[in-house]
Amino acid sequence: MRVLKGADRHEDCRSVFKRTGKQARSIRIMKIEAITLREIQMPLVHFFETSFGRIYSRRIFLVAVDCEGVRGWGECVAGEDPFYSSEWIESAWPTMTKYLAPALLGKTVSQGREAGALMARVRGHRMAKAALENALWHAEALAKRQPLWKLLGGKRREIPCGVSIGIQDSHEQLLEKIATELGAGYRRIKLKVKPAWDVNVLEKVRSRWADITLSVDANSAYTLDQTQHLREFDQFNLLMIEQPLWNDDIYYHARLQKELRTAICLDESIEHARDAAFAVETGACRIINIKVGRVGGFTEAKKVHDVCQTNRVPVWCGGMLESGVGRAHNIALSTLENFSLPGDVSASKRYWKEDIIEPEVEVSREGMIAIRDEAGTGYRVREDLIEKLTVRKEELRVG
Ligand code: OSB
Ligand code: MG
Repeated sequence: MRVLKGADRHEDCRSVFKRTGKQARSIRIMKIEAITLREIQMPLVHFFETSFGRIYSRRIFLVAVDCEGVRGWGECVAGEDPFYSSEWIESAWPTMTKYLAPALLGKTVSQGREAGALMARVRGHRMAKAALENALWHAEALAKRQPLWKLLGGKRREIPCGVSIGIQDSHEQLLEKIATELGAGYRRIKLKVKPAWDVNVLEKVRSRWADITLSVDANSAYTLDQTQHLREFDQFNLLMIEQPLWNDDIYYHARLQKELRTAICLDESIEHARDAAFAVETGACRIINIKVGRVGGFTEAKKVHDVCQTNRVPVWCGGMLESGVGRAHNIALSTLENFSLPGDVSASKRYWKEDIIEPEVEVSREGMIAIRDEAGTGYRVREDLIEKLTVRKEELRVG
């Protein structure tokens, strides 16, 4: 890594100098020398079921980006199947090897935020792009010996946590799970719902816990014809109903929001900051869930955050059953000011017998994650364990 000062600064750094206005401040230039893709297999402690299906194990897609002695890590949150979104692990992998990694390899950058422009020729594939961009942000933080959360512009020193509880085999099993998570201190319970696992379930939950902060997530399980049915949700005093209608829709959510007292939160529909602006302007939601993979990386996630903040729409950080690598990135993002609602960012042990970071993510009895001050994410990536869990690996280098 070269450290450049004043006059001999590199072309790529002009923007940095313009922004800081400090000519003398040294900045670090990173040449992207190698990108390694890995798939690791990680069984879930408990199966996870949404309106689109149940999974027992995750195929975790990790990327490591090597830049002159610094290695940044990223996680591609694309699923095992193209059910949550059209992207899935088998579309993300070749898109990365054939297009995205070659667009970055050999390039010189000083900031993670420069990655977007280099990959802009490829349309969509946001989760694949996010993995690479976020790895570069991580590398930048390490190179600058700064915590990633500070680099992102975060302010919070601890973040409030909620849990997302999947559809279970029985109502009893669900009630037991909720009791466990409340006992652990989580500040918001989110239940996955679908037709026939919704009002009946909410009646039981509310009769046992009248006052807990409760939300539901439908993952697009309903249509506008079911508005009368969705209005029944209003009686349960929910914090929000997440993504009730089509994954790619904003307009009809605006129609539905007019019919409901419960706040709609959009997840799948928000792919970039313009979507967020459109949703807010049309009244399609009162809350937005930000997933850094869904919007294509930290740079766009910050833009979505800012659009919402300007319009006084609170946001929270969504989860995609990440390993520690993606989880650590979610934690850093959640330190931004407008992440005022508890996120789906919970402890490693809810998902994994053993996580691939050290220390694992822990949540206090008060349902908070304390923000770490070390350079980078504050969580060390356990490369030895990752090597053991690797089932597929592809290394791409310059030249
Ligand atoms: O809609 O938020 C969602 C997991 C996979 C795909 C979509 C979603 C989820 C979750 C899990 O709700 C949140 C978590 O990581 O705990
Ligand atoms: Mg969701």
